[in-house]
Amino acid sequence: GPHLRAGGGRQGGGGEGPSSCHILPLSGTTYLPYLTSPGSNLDECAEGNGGCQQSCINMMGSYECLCRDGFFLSDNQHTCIQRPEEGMNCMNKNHGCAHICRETPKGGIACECRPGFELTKNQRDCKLTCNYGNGGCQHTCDDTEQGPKCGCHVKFVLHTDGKTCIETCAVNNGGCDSKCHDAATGVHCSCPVGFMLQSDRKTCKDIDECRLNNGGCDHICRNTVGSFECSCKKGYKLLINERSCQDIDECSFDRTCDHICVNTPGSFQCFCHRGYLLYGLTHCGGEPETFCH
Ligand SMILES: [Ca+2]
Ligand SMILES: [Ca+2]
Repeated sequence: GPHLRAGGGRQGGGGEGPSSCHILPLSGTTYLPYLTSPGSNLDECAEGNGGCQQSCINMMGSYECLCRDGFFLSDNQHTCIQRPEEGMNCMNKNHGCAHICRETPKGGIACECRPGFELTKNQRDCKLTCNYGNGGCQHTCDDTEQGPKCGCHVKFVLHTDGKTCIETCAVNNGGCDSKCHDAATGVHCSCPVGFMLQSDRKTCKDIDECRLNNGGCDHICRNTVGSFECSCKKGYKLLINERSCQDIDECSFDRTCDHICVNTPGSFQCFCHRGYLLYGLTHCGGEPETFCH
């Protein structure tokens, strides 16, 4: 038949009472109690397949583990070992080793992996471990059943690629001069109005508004940190829009000139009535003869 029979159960022999209990070592670290009770027919296979790796056959007072074709039962009577294939050697392209194939002294082959890799359960494939290139992790690496698991130092977060660690705003404001937002790709810095984010994507620099179109100022533009100011030349006033300059009508003020006032763009001029002379810019006095008594 297709099954290889091998001994199992019945260790300890007869003669013990029906209540005596034995512990049978099974594969790995699993131990299951079973009763040697010649009269009873406890189905040992019902629980955990009797600890058999492949097939379990229940028998009166005992049970047997069986292995499929191409396997034989190991000394522990529960696990199955693959038979070395006849004539299999590493020259045969079907050896299936992912990394390195070695021929064993008994005939047959054994797969090995390059440093930093581990043989998987199928004994052919190799899986990456943290010992190779830190498992591809930028910060920390832990070996797990599924392969290397990356982690990050405190206050960094793992990128969605599962390998690199990205800054968060929680550390040093993410390196941002001003505002910091956590984004999927790391931190995203931004600047307040009047400042521009520099090519380093972190630093904010004042915008010199005056460089473009004189900041929209009619006359004088003065750059300030975070803003700018318009001002006007002497004789002009800044309008409420803080950009435009308008001539001051000095003649609209009381007593700008003693006699006659003429407004000019950016200034004004005083004149005196006939028979008077202008003193300074604004005063009118009597004719010089009048004073020269
Ligand atoms: Ca500015
Ligand atoms: Ca004026």
